[in-house]
Amino acid sequence: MRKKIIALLYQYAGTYVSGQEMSEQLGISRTAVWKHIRSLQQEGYAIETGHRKGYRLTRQQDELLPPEIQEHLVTKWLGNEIVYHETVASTNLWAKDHMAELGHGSIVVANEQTQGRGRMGRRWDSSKGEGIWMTMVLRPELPMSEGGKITQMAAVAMFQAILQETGLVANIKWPNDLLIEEKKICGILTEMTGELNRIEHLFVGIGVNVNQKNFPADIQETAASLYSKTHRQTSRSRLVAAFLKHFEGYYDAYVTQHVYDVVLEVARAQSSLLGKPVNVFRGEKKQPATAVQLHEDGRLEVVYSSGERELLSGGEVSIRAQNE
Ligand code: BTX
Repeated sequence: MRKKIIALLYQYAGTYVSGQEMSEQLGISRTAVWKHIRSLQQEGYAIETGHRKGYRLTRQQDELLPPEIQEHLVTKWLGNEIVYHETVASTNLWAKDHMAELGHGSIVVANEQTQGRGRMGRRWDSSKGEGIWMTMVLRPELPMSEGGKITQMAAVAMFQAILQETGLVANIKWPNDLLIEEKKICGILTEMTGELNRIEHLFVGIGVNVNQKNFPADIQETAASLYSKTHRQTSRSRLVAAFLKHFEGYYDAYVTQHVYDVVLEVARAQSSLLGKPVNVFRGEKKQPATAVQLHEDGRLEVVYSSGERELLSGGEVSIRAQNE
């Protein structure tokens, strides 16, 4: 019924539809219509109530509200619980603060983040209504060393979702970014709690620039949105649902059958670094190297000019192509 009400309001968007008309079209009483409208308003739907006029949806742009994501969702367990915030400091922080209440597969999404975070304390710009700012809460029975694999799965799942929804082919920049024409459109921040041999909670934070037309000055040269590449709006709720479907498939295949080759194949094929000269940064220290292989455990193998090889884990280093 909720979906039908939303669909009806969308159909009339901008104009009022009377309670009487809704009740006739939906086959429920006017009081029942009113109750549904009230609960939708509480969820954040901008529905205006006009005296003797009925109801009207005042914003028609794409929303990230749970019913809209659920409308497109075809997963078995991932996203069964979706927590929505109109504004939150950071979905990762919120999920960590509320981990006791969040089951395996819960999703926390926000329309805006005021303190969106990147890796190593960096800032993540999360403007209102224009991107996907979300955290997946997982409780895999895996050792912490497997965390990198899950980040890689998320990057590949988002690569597939973007391809499916927009036709854009992104590159995956190890360990946690998606780029289009060398500009960052998506960043992933994976955090975890637990012990070395067992992850307790995994928080996979994902930020995607979807419909931004402009960025703050400090990132305008390096960031892009799907809109800036396609010149059309992409539905955030469809993109989230597509992402969750791909991710669930990869996750289940890995956890139940140890199948990981598809993820690895895509991560290698779409890598923006493999075979390229790169700079490896540890804090201020910069070492030139060549990125030679992406390993199954999510580590990147580099060869320094001395011939020395190293397997890098995402947490400790930053890496940039030498021409960046
Ligand atoms: P990162 O540390 O790899 O990238 C952060 C860097 O990217 C910043 O220093 C800045 O230069 C640049 N940047 C900041 N905002 C943007 C943006 N919107 N688009 C492109 N470039 C940007 C990447 O970290 C991981 C980001 C994860 C974000 C998600 S959103 C949901 C969840 N909650 C949360 O607080 N973080 C995650």
